[in-house]
Amino acid sequence: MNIDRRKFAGYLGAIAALGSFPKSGLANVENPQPLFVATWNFGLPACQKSLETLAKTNSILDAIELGIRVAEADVSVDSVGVGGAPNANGVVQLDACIMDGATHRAGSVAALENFPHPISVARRVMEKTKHVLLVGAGAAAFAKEQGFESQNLLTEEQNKKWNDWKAKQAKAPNVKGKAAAPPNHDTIALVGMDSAGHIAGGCSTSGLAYKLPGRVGDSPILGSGLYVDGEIGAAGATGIGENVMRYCGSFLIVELMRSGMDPTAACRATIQRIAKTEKRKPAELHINFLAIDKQGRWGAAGTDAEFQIAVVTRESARLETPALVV
Ligand code: SD4
Repeated sequence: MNIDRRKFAGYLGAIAALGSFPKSGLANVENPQPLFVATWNFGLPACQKSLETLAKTNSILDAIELGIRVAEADVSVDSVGVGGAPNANGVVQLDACIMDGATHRAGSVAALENFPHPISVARRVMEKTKHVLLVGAGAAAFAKEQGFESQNLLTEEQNKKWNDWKAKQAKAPNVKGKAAAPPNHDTIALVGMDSAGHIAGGCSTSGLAYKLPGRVGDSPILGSGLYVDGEIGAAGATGIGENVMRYCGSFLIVELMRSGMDPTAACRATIQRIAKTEKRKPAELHINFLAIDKQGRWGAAGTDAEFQIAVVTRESARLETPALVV
């Protein structure tokens, strides 16, 4: 019986390595290995950094933080950190959170200006304060006091795009600031587990391009853009935050896994539940989720065909196309 199960796991691994097992995956149930899963293709170098960091420091929180910093530092990722899209006033406001499954501790920052690594500031909120979430000027003052370096986050390219957007807005003002399909679709949610089964996760974004100043999306809100439960697993989100945060999307995924669903089924069921209540087709929602569970399984589902996730273990580092729910 044991041998059969092991053979089956090996078989799944072989298919996954061929890239033909896109819907969900089994890292290694009987002998958990470090596993990192992140949103989008730039999640790949981020997860690789996480794996490398875990090998060096043996800290799952270091692994999550340093992995996410890779995306935050990459100016070509136009919805995270430096090079992120600005708000309607042309100001880059960043959101991030980090959560530790073993202790259920967490830290978040929202609408943080001029600090390129909100994930690190969020970790400092978790570790150095009695609080969970700091926003705006208070978050920036805290980052400064903690010795983080500030810099201008708006690149020339983003400034030009914002000017073009503004010129169009003058003709057809978007007074309600209502979110359409994001032109940039790049939030990083990164979740991981070490070989002792310790789970953690983080999420970082500049939010929806040209959002109303002060708007905060799902990404720094625990249970929405990210949720981690050390007993069950972790989930993270990307897409239109307004369609995630009204349903506590990541929390719901973790709770569905608690009730027995595998990660992909839980992500899919969450999208279907949201679409049903909204009375809209899933494809109109632009929401995408990933999850891992305590057994070392990973999975994902999304409403956007271009959604990809990075899956990194000691054996392989690859991109997968998650289950599409339309
Ligand atoms: C937000 N969820 O602020 C983020 C944006 C995003 O891909 O994920 N874009 O709503």
